[in-house]
Amino acid sequence: MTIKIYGPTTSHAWRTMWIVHELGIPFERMPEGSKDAKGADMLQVNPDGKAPALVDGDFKLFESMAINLYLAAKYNKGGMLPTSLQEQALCQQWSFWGVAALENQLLTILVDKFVTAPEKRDRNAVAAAQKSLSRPFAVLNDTLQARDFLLGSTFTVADLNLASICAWTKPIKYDFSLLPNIAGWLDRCFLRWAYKMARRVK
Ligand SMILES: N[C@@H](CCC(=O)N[C@@H](CS)C(=O)NCC(=O)O)C(=O)O
Repeated sequence: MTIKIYGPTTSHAWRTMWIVHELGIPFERMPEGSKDAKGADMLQVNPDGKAPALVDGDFKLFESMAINLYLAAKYNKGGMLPTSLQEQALCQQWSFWGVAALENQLLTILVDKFVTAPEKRDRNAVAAAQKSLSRPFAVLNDTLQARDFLLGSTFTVADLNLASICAWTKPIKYDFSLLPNIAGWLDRCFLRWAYKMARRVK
């Protein structure tokens, strides 16, 4: 049965679009053409009304990281989810860590720059977000020393999930000049065909 992905490409649903293109699995977009995350029967799938959400047969799932880990485990083309328990745990670690250590901080900077009216911008909040990113980004840069991807030489769902969070560093023009391993890793992730397919706004 074809999986259904709820949510517009402009939402976190693009993260799930990325993995379905990596996995090469058939899917349906729901609700087709809508930009409204709360529209149609979206609330039946995620009562919280947030995108993305997934329907796979009679199974429903929300949260982009969880959806991607599920799809990687189920279809696992090209080793998107490694076979060892420890490596699977590392995929979860980097996904949860990205949400916990990076996502809100990057979103704070992004919203302040592109959404908040100039007179309402909060320089202190942005400075605090910038400051709290420096340690996790140093950790990530060290992790990527002498390796192409988070777990080694192979692109996995850990890279996909974490890079999809780090994608916000592009519009805010985050300065990675002193963190070249992150810059190179993001380039490798964003050069992938499946990423480009997911980013085509429909
Ligand atoms: N942690 C959630 C975040 C989901 C989320 O906030 N989605 C936004 C779009 S990016 C949404 O649906 N917002 C609509 C709303 O809050 O009403 C995930 O990664 O799936």
